[in-house]
Amino acid sequence: MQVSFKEIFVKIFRRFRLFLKLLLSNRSRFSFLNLVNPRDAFFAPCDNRKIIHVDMDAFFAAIEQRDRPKFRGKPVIVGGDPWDRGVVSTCSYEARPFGVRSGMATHRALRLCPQAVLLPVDMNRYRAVSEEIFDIFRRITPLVEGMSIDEAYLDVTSNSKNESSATRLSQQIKAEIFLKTGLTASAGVSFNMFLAKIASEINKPNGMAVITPDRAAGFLEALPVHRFHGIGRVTANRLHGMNVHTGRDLKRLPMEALVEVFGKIGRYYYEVVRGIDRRCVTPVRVRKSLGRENTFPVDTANLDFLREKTLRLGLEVGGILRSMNRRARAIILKVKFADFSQTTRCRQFIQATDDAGIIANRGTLLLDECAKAFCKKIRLIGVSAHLEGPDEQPSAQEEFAFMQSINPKL
Ligand code: DCP
Ligand code: MG
Repeated sequence: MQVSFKEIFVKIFRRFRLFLKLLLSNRSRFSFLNLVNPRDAFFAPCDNRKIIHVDMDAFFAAIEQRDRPKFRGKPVIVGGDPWDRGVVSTCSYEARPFGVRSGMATHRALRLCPQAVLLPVDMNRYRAVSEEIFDIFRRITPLVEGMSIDEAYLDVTSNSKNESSATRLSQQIKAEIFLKTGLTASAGVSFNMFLAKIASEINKPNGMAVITPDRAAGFLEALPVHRFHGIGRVTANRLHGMNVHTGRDLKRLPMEALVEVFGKIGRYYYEVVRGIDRRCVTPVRVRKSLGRENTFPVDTANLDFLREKTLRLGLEVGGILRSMNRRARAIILKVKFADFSQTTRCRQFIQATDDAGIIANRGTLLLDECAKAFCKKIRLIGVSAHLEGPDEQPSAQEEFAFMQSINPKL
């Protein structure tokens, strides 16, 4: 009894301390009391690197427009069949002012933009173009880290062209991509991956932006929190609730407060708002997760049906893991509802496993655990495994990638 009183007291004390810290850090008139020194080291130890982030513009749609000139200048949607619950993969920039976005139901996209041309996904063609683009990157530096079919980081600190200016180099890369493929790309140049990625989004499409070390602090301070890569809608809303709207506000929060509110990822927020990102461009990435998902022909709330599907997905994931000779450190269940909102649940295994039965059963347990909270019909179930890596002490960045894999909105 005594112990539980003590625990309650400690909890209340911690909450009060956190509340006080947040209060003080939000009030500029109390800034002399801030626990964070405003002159905090801004730069990571390796801020003399030159990183370029390249992202193709409206990739699938741009290839379609290139190959079918009659669709150029018109709204084009590339995606699945609207009569078969298909979703939008991407759309041309002409369709974007109508509100069409990747991931939305095709039938909704066509309601928003009825004049759009709908084209099916032709992955083989897009992959071939992607290879051409990556060949261009690899001729410049071996340090190329592909993030998706149309996006990569390049560490050009030293490069085959002996070009000392990363800005000039990224202009050359954009020109070379256009010459070789007839497509436009956007590029961001900075001294770390986090800033290069943000920079590439600034002047999209066919744009380029440079964030130099002397401009980084001002840029990040003025940036709204939802624009930080790694801060999704949910986190941004929580930050708004704490009266944190921009990088400047975020920078006032002490690391302990961020960790207390957001967990380990809080350390990541603390660092990136100071322009610190120690990640290195890593050409060969060890696969960190593996998953399978199933979209149902009709939305359903039938728990037996959902359990059976979850079990099958879990068995499939376990089977693939075994064939790859990899083991799962944790399992993640994704549930997408009829209105396209989604939730994820994650459980760590005490010991990493490749046992399909254990993975499948844990998946159904997670489903049962969260089923009570379901008040909407379900459109899709996904089961994925967070894989055991060669290094069993995950770094903050790995932890972030993991958090992202269970919450893509992060
Ligand atoms: N893609 C997809 N489903 C999604 C998101 C993307 O199939 N939910 C595919 C289609 C995109 C490609 O991946 O063309 C690249 O994704 P991007 O997020 O880079 O989007 P785009 O290149 O289409 O547009 P942007 O100009 O915004 O980069
Ligand atoms: Mg793109």
